[in-house]
Amino acid sequence: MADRAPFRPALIVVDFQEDFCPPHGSLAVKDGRDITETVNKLLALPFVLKVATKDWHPPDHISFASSHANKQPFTDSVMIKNPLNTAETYESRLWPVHCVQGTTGADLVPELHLTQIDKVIEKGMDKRVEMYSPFYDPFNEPRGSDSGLAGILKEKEISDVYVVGLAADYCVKNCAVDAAKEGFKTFIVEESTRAVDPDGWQDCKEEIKAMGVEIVNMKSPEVQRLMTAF
Ligand code: VGL
Ligand code: ZN
Repeated sequence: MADRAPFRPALIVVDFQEDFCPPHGSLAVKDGRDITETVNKLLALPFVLKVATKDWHPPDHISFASSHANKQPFTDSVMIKNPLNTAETYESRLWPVHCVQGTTGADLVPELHLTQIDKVIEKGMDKRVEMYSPFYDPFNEPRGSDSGLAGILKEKEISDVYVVGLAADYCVKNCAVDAAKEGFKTFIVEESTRAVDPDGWQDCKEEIKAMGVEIVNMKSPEVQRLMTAF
């Protein structure tokens, strides 16, 4: 029988930042701060690599409703063009101003056990593009910015990627889907994420699963195996 690749898991904590959390976040996700306990439990486990990502926008980022005339956050959208090919476009939802570089809203929450994190990746710095995924922007013809995250995971010979953080239906989803596309066995740990639109989360989960990501919980064998030697 062929040798199985060794189990070399990585944890990615997505955008666990003040602006995505109650009580003061400008784009607070309902119960967002409640993921703290399980995120920190996961951070105590022997992952080969633990990464935190930060949404890290300039003040005039394209995803802010305030960057456009007569647009409202949450309800309105805007057409975003690939800066390298203006024929490649899509409609993207607009948000309140959030995670502006250097502001307290962009801080990782102080409850997060930051000393356990090996690497912090910032994303969304190009004001012309939205970047939910910490791997790269959503364009394909040609691909624009690449954070180098896939290369880092490959260099460490990571086999499995566990994704947690905020928000489940945006950055966590896009991070996990890109990890799966990059060939990693990919899991979202459900207790450690919350959605911008909780009512849509069941449908969103089905969409995520259809793209090759497994949704697991803390009691699942996929998480329990991290607690024993490997
Ligand atoms: C996110 C909306 C806008 C996220 C980031 O981290 O899920 N959502 N920017
Ligand atoms: Zn953002």
